[in-house]
Amino acid sequence: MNWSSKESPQYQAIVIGAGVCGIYQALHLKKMGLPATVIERADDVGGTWYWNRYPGCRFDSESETYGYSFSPEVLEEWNWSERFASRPETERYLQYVVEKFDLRKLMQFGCSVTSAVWDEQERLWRVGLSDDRLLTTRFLLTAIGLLSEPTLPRYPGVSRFKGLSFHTYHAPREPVEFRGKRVAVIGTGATGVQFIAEIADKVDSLTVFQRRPNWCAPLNNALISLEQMQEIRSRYSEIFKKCKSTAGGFVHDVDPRKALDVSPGEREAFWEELYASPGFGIWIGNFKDVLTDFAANAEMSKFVARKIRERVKDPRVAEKLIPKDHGFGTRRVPMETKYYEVYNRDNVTLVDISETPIECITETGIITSAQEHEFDIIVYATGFDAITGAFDKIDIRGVDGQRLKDKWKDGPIAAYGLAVNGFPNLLTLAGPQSGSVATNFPRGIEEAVDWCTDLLQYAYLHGVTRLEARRDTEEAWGVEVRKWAQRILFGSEQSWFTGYNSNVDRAPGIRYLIYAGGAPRFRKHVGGEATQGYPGFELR
Ligand code: NA7
Repeated sequence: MNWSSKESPQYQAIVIGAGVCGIYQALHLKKMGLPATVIERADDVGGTWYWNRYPGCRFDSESETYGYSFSPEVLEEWNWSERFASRPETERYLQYVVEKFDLRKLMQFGCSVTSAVWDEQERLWRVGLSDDRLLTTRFLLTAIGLLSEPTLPRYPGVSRFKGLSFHTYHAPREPVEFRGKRVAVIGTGATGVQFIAEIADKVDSLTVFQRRPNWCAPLNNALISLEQMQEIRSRYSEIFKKCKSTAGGFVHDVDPRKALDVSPGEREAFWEELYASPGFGIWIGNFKDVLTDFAANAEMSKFVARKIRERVKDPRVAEKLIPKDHGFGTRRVPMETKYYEVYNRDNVTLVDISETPIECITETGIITSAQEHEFDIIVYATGFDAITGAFDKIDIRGVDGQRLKDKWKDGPIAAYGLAVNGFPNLLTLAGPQSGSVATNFPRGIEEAVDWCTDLLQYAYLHGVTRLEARRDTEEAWGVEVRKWAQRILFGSEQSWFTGYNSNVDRAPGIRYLIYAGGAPRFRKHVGGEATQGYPGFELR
């Protein structure tokens, strides 16, 4: 070991979080043979796939593109059963990977990191845990998730309700009995849409409280047979090569044509094909200008609005479900399975709370400006304090006691989204503005973790005990992040991509949380940094 100091830290690396990202980082640290540990607040691995136990939870990435790509053995052994795997299957997959590589022994469950204080003298982090222990580590790596701090609405009385109520992220472990129950759902983002479609035919009555409708598109899920899985397996290298070449790390790539350059007939046929195809193709595999040009976007929005009108029988309800304040794809597109048909059911009611706002939650239900509703169960699908929320939860203090929360008060800034000036030896693996937050997550984090691991190797080989992103590196990255955000239509739209959440006290204004320049461009930036010996970092 090249690293030495007056006080030897207990660990060379602490990873916070044992989800998709933390598991992969743990594997690397194990291979490096470093004294390392992973601190996880849940009582098992999985992160997102551990917590979100609401019915209908599944990913919108093609299953075969969501698994890790690094291990031929894993690719050989694991069979996905659906095009878009459900939460329990993904949780099982992550548990299988952890067992296979014997990673559990690196992990400590059931405790949260509450604080991390940089000790300049000793060049180490002092990490406080919820069980009052204090650990020390040379490097601190955050794998704390993008959407891991759920937010409840700030309506009066949320805690007064006497029936069962929960945020979807905290859905009970034991399956909830929805049969015969009067159920309310607040929120119609990607989560709400999955949940609503799954339970509508199982409940006595379902009342959906919608503030702003989203443009949803069919997921077109299907089972994968063993024969199909064999065929997928034979194409894995081709699949991952394709993912590497696209902006979002998916198999979907933008069509090189412009929407308005082709004839209306050709445009229509292409959109019909996308509407009937699996996954995000309709969002990120569309004509190249649909997400950048208002006129092209307006045509696409008209097409999807027509689909909604065709699928929802009551024209007044259909109009309420069609967004009027933003264009298709400028916010996250919820992927759905028979979502719109739910509103044709007699037991389902849509309450437009932009017209009749919720006034309060009572012991027995919800009061809007129009009426009182009684419920047995209230489900909050009200989203997250996205990306920075999980950082804000930990009292992270860098050089001279500066708090990360204060530094990021008006919006986060970080070199490549991976390191922060003033916070040495902290690597924010899927931090704000990193390449992984806008991509098919495992594809993005494999690259981020590989890059950070190379940086740790470099530090080890060169006896570096303190590494810090230079201020001008993070400022230049901020410019790059803003440049790409301004080129796309969703750069200014109120959504979790820009940190919009009415349930969090925060100064209004756009926060640049994602890097929209695409995965290949991100790879070029960080790859250049590594091959030149990290000129954007101060290494001591
Ligand atoms: P989202 O996409 O942030 O959606 C949250 C939803 O909750 C959205 O419809 C919000 O309406 C609604 N919301 C939030 N606060 C309130 C209050 N106070 N009253 C009524 N409605 C409210 O979170 P999701 O969990 O659906 O999806 C997050 C990601 O998880 C998703 O992108 C996937 O990657 C997986 P609004 O639109 O703000 O008016």
